[in-house]
Amino acid sequence: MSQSTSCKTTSCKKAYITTPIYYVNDIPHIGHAYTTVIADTLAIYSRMIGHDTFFLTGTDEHGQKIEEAAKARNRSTQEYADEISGKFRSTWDRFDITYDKFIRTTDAEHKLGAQAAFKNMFDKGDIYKDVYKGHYCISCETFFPQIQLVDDEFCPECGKPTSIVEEESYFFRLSDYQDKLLAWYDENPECILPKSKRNEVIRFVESGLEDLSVTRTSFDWGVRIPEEINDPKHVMYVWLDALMNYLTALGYGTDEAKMDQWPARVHLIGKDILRFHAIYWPAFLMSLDMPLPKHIAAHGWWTRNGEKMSKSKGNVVNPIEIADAYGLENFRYFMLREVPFGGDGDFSQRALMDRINSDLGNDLGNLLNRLIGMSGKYFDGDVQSDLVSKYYQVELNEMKASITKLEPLLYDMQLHRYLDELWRPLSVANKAIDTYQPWTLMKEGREEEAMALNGLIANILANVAIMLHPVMPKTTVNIAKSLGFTIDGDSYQKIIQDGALLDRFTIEKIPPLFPRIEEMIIAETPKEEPKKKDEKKEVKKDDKAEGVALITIDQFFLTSLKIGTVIKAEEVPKSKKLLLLQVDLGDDDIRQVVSGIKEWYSAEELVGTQVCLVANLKPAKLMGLKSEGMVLAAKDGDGLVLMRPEKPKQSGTEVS
Ligand code: ME8
Repeated sequence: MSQSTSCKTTSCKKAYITTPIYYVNDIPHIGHAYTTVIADTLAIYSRMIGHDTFFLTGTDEHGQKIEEAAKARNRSTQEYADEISGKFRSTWDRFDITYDKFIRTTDAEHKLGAQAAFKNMFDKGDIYKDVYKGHYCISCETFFPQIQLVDDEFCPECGKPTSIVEEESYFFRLSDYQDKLLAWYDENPECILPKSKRNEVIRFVESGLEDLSVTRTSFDWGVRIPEEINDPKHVMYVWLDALMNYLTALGYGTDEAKMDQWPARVHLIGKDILRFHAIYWPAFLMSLDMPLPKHIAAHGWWTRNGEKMSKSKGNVVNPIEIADAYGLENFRYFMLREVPFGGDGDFSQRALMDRINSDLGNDLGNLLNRLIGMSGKYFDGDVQSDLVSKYYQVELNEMKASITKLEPLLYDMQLHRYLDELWRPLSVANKAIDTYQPWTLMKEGREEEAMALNGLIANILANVAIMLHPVMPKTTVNIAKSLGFTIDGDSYQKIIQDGALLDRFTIEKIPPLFPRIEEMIIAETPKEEPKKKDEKKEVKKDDKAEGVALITIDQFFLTSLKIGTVIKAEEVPKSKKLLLLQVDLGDDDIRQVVSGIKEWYSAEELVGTQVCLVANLKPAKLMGLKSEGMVLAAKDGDGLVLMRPEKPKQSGTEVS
């Protein structure tokens, strides 16, 4: 999907823009789409203004959790990684993402480049061998100090159990870089955005850095350390391997043709991976004697009903479903406009509809419709700009004042403010129509002023279309077409930079760009709707019929029931009643469930069969074992039977 541009002059600016490379244990969701759309917006903008742009995205495919996810599905790890990586790529293609390269950490060039980097750091004396012992979370691929664990056992990031790992490891001398890192933060106030996040990082580094374990011997699915070191059981720590992608994508250690793109203009990331990017990554780069990135920009979380999205909570928003229902570019606009960069945002279809109907439909779409209507009715579609400054200089000045504020906001990642500021000229235009009333002007024979007013509206729309282009590429091309010009580097230079007005043109009628959306398009579980005041959670006494408590459909839908496949079952030692099951709910969501069914089912006969699972129960501990769900069963005098689907269904299918 690349629209790679190169600089026309040798002195022009470079813009190397990256997203995180996404783990292939998850299918793309709105959070991934958010990061990628921000990066895409910056890339389209940088190309438009003539910067030599290179936009990188891709997938992170190594590590124990990918190996285990593949194993649980009886797939080879490579085959499994290929499939999920393909899903990311096809999602970005559906999103018209203009990446120049899609890197995979399983690419041969990446592995060679990562090995070259490891060797350079080793030769420099920054990597040495020792023994590591600590609490390791496989899911987060991270060691945690005891003090950070929840209940002395569970990972503070994802809540899954950690295990004690003791292994021989190579270490990176991170502690040597503490002062150099602090100096970098100090001398580059914009190296971490938003600036509040920079302070957090500084505090963390000031509290002291320990050397970092950068190899593992406990699994195989990774990049081996270089042969020259002669220690073949070591593979690279997945974060070292992954971070190197930003260099290897440009050919570091292999074909270095693109290395002149370095350093990155911006690494876009979510706040969850700030530590890796703002501490480890610059330290690795310093060790490699490479220049440091200009910005590391960390955005916040998309949540659902205030909770972080995750597959295990079943609250993940599928970005393709939303784009198909509401329009891809409307969704892009919404994501960037709705949430201040760095803050968290709650996703709801209502908020999306409001943005489409109000900002896009009323403010932008209607303005173009009004112009098409007025110029058609009074001037046969003819639009001229010559007299705009004579009658509407104040409005033109107001527009310019907003337009000139935009670029710094973009590079400061203040995308919501960028869009907010971009909407001001639209309100200037809408207000001008209401104030000067072209129909009155025409009635009074002041045709020149009416034509100039149309010219003003057309020029405001042209400016807005160009500056909105990186967010809504196709929609703005349509607007420009209707206004008789093309959005490209030349029109950006002429209209935005030089402040030239549009040439005379005949307006082209186009269908309304943002048809009003009256109803939520995707059916939702009622729990997403705000609770009505009189709706009480408890079941009222009168709601009882024949001794059975009546619940509302809303209350029923609070329970998430899913079909799961038992992939492993074993007896719980010392328990007469309990079996320990691993239940696959699809999409890499495997639950450990402790179930009191041993009197009626043996562990062996359960493996490969399906069950119905309550998937949103709070995890509990039974006999010291974590249980993340409950299987449904019916019991009478004859004993207990499990509730199962009549025919096999895909793991994870909702029961309703
Ligand atoms: O961390 N809201 O990969 P990952 C907003 N492979 N953004 C979200 C989000 C949410 N709910 N969930 C995920 C990794 N993201 C590593 C990166 S880079 C060298 C290696 C976004 O698949 C956000 O950008 O877990 C986050 O940083 C990224 O997805 C993590 O993706």
